Amino acid sequence: MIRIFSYLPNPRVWKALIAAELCGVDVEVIGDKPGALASWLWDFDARPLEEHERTEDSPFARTSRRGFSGTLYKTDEFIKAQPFGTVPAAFSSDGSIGIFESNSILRAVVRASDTDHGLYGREHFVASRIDSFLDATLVFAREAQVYLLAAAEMTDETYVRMSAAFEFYLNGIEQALSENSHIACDELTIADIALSCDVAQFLRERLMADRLAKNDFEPISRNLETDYPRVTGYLRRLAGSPVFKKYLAETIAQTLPEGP
Ligand SMILES: N[C@@H](CCC(=O)N[C@@H](CS)C(=O)NCC(=O)O)C(=O)O
Repeated sequence: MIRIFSYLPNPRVWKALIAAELCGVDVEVIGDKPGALASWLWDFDARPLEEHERTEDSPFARTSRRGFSGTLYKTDEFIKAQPFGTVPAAFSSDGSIGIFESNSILRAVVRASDTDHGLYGREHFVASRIDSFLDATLVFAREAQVYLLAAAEMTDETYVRMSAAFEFYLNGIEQALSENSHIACDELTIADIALSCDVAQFLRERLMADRLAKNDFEPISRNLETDYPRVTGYLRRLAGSPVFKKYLAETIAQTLPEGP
């Protein structure tokens, strides 16, 4: 069993949940809405704090760093297991080992399975190729995180960085899809799972068009369908497939609707 603590829903957690369903691993998710997580004690045994426990002089009080503002409450044990203090935060079943970074949590899930799923490739070179895509996806997702959090206060610098990251990553993915039915090979792997969740999250910029327009910016992905037709078809296909559907169908229907 793997336990994950996070705000919910969170596309970074969907990665682990999709994999868990595909390869039969038990994943327990604990958490709350993004706004509510600041009133939780971040720990292996995470729990909502009572109001009187949420004080600036609490031994658990720490300044948030990314995606949150103000104070968060994290135990020393949490920081020992999760040195960057981020969510999603995963733990081995007894809580003794912390796993962070959603792509690594995804890897942990498939490694815990003893079924013949092929999700991490069927030989070590393919597994390493899958890692290559996971790394490239994280670089893209990190840029996307900064960009999406900036939305209404977008700067030229953030916009230009995101545009370059988008073009670099999408070109590579479009190219890979000209060779194989899936990203890393001709079989579904965790590279497809990570990519679809992170790109679906990025495409939410299309729903923020009004906020971007306030500073005269347009969604970076506005020409995705024409510039990256293979990626477009692949995302729609994945979002309609069993298991993925449950998590991705709504976001992809909103952001990548089929034409008339
Ligand atoms: N690349 C990481 C991103 C994790 C991350 O940055 N989480 C932020 C929330 S979006 C966080 O936990 N921040 C905690 C803090 O501000 O202290 C992943 O994929 O897991």
